[in-house]
Amino acid sequence: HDHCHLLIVGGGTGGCTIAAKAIHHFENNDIYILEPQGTHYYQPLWTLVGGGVYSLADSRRPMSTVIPEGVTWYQEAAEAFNPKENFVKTSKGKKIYYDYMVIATGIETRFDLIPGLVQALEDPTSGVCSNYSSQYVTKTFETIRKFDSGNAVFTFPSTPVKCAGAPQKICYLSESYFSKHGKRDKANVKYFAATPVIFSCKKYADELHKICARRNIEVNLRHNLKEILPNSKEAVFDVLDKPGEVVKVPFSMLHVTPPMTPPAVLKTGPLLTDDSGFVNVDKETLQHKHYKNIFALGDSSNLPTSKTAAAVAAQSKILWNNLYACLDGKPVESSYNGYTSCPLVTSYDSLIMAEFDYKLQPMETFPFNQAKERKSMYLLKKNVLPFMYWNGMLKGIWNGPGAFRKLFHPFADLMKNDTAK
Ligand code: FAD
Ligand code: UQ1
Repeated sequence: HDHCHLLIVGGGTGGCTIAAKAIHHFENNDIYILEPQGTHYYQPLWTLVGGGVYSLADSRRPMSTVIPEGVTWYQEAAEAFNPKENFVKTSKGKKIYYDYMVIATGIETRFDLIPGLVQALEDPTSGVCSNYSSQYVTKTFETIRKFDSGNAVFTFPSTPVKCAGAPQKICYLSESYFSKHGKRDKANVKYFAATPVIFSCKKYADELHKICARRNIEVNLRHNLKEILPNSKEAVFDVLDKPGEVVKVPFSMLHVTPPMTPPAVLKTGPLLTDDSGFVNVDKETLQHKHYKNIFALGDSSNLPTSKTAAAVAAQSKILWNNLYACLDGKPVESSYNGYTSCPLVTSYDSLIMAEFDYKLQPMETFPFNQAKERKSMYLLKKNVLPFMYWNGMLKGIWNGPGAFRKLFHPFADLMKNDTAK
């Protein structure tokens, strides 16, 4: 049998980041990574690809260049987990045994769950697009450019999603583009979300509502896209607060955020997931609830925070500290506070930098109010974060901006003790 000390399942953001941290502490070829795709994408760039700021090629690198040297890459998928006997069966029928395993298989986009959607996405004249796939993201900007009048509709599904801000970022970019190119008065911009709120952290939600009001973007909450009628160019929504009721919305442009589900393969391991289907880990230590030699991070974990690469950066440090403690026979003591961040692009030169924790309390890095739209934060997203991702995070040395937060708030810790006796 094939055996390794550490098996990493998934070579996306979480898997590559953990590999980069772990490589210095293992012998050559003691770490295996299972990843079927030959290309690694920096998905956070797709908002700006859809908006026409970057090309798709800017968001990708060959997988072989992001998996650290010394790590053994099997270009195969995990097909079945056997956590009781410490092995994984691969798509090519191999059995790989491990001492420790990190699961980072991400969340699956399910365009197939909306009748009419795949057909519409494949049809170049349909006006239907989505930033949520390398296959369709370039169609978004084509659709924005071709738009001349009518309804521009943007959706958010009823399932968990990655980057819960992205469905509205592209709405703001489109509205901005229409304004700049003299088509705004012929456009009705409409946002439809299945959720009861526009954004989970209230501080930012309040500002987003103001932006929508100011820019005449119609916000419809508790509306879930159910079907697309490609011939009549209509989107059909379930009105969630009135069971059985639907509304049909005609569109010239429709940007869809598809439903997403945890990878089905996680279900093959007994007790591997909780009822939601995501890997069942302790929300503070990231160690599996039943199997102490398994850890998980990122979109395929059941960590109850918003699924982002920024969250993975913070999680990667906690996971690695705790995995390292395990290897050393020590107790797991690092604790994750749910830190996540969502760079809410609101136009081609402004952005609200949301940062918050498990309690949905803002946890801002910079010494100014990040709920305000700022050009500096847009430039950070456009020019700095991609560099930090490829050269910091994927090299194992970017743990999110926690260190900067401390630097910018030198008195924060002192103030905590500033209470009267
Ligand atoms: P992924 O990076 O998706 O990686 C999962 C990997 O697992 C994939 O490579 C996949 O091929 C592999 N895999 C799947 N199944 C198997 C299997 N059975 N066996 C082996 N391997 C498998 N985050 C931000 O922080 N800021 C942003 O601005 C932002 N914007 C976004 C905009 C869009 C349009 C999208 C789509 C995402 C955005 N994100 C953003 C979210 C961010 O990309 C994800 O949260 C992050 O990539 C999660 O990392 P992960 O490792 O959990 O999953
Ligand atoms: C972040 O750390 C990160 O990882 C590289 C991202 O990934 C794309 C992000 O989008 C964001 C917003 C952060 C958080 C960083 C700062 C400076 C707030």
